[in-house]
Amino acid sequence: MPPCWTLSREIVLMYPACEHIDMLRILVVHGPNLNLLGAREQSIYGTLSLEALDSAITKLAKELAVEVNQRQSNSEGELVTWIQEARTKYDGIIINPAAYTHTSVAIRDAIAAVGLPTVEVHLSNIHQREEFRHRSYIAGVALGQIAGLGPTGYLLALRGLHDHLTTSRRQEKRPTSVPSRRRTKGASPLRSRLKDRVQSEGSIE
Ligand code: CA2
Repeated sequence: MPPCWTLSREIVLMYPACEHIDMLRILVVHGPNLNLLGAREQSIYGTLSLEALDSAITKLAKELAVEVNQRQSNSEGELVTWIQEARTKYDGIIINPAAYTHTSVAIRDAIAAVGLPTVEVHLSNIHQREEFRHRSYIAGVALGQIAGLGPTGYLLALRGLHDHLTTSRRQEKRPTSVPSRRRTKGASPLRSRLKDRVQSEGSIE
């Protein structure tokens, strides 16, 4: 990995290869009963175990140079606590809230409160199943929802969240085209428009 150039204590020249210094961190949260994956209900949820699914996520995360941590809990309170703690430790969340998708205002509120971009994933297509699975309390506060693609859904979520986070980081870093304090007085488009209106109408109400 090539080093970044440091010109002085204040000025550090960064180029793409240096982005590893600030690695993206993503938390993957699995909800209740997902620890049973691969062991039961294979016709709905497939044959892959949760361990194998987590290994596939870790493998892709390495390729994308993302730091990833996976957690599973059967307890709503624990899921809420992990989401809250993620605020200072992670850049984004991938969550399969499992049955809590359809019941939990607490998980929805936690996601909204931390404000981290969150992707909701479901192994099965919840919209094709029983009526009670069609409603998601999470979707309204999520960046997006992926359902029905099995384990691949998690990998797509990781790629999508990675794209979203790298794009927003680049936009945050990009300097504005003309720094406002270097503009000559009266040169901004808004000022010119105001000046025109003052000249044509005499005053601005
Ligand atoms: O399709 C999904 O990923 C779900 O989130 C899975 C939940 C279900 O309540 C949601 O409606 C849709 C259920 C997870 C239970 O997983 C099991 C896995 C193997 C055996 C039994 C349950």
